[in-house]
Amino acid sequence: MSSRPKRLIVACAASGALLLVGSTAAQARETGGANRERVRASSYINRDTGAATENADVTPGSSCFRPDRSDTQQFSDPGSTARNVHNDACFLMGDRMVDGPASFESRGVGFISACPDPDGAGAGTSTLSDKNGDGRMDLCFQTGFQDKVDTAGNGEFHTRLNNNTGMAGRQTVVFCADRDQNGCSDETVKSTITIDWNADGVPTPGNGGGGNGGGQAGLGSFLSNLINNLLSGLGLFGRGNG
Ligand SMILES: [Ca+2]
Ligand SMILES: [Ca+2]
Ligand SMILES: [Ca+2]
Ligand SMILES: [Ca+2]
Repeated sequence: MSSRPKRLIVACAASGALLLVGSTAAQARETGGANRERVRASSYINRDTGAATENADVTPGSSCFRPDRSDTQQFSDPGSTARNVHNDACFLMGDRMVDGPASFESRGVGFISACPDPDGAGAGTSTLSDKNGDGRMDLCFQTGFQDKVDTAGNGEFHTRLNNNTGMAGRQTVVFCADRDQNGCSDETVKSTITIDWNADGVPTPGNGGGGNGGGQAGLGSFLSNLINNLLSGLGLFGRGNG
């Protein structure tokens, strides 16, 4: 291991209290031994309940522990982020949230519209970039999870995804432990969400996107999410559960 000082703080998921644990996701992955299988990534779509961006067809209560990982979403208007999708994620060791560094990497249609600094004026940083040079931001690197006093969402990594170009299709976003800051294709601790963007926000039958209520696509998505949530709850999803 590196001789550099290790980040020591992880958040306790249940209470929000801070514990001292000498571990990060990348470290735990690379240490091997007893810790090797313990850290998993869990990415989910945040319903944004009560916000202007509330996403009504995302399962209520979607979280790192009960993730809804598929959505159907209507395009934002040209130049607008009004219908952006809020994607959050965690590294979990048991029921504890473990620190990063981490990246969200987007491919397909759409782009990453927000990649917030995890601790405001503190030492943590975020970097949003266009890795493949096509003019759409696709890589959000964050040195750590959100760490802001008395702020909701601490212990999680946050990003927002948007599509205001009218390009229909699927956006796939991988969240991963990313110590080398170059994206997720070379990583094993990762988790994936998908968004199907279209003009009306209604799922296309059979595409498996997030249900908007009614119809077989909606029922299929509901059952898929239910099964995923049950498996996640039982801890049967290990690393790379995307
Ligand atoms: Ca939606
Ligand atoms: Ca900062
Ligand atoms: Ca790009
Ligand atoms: Ca990497």
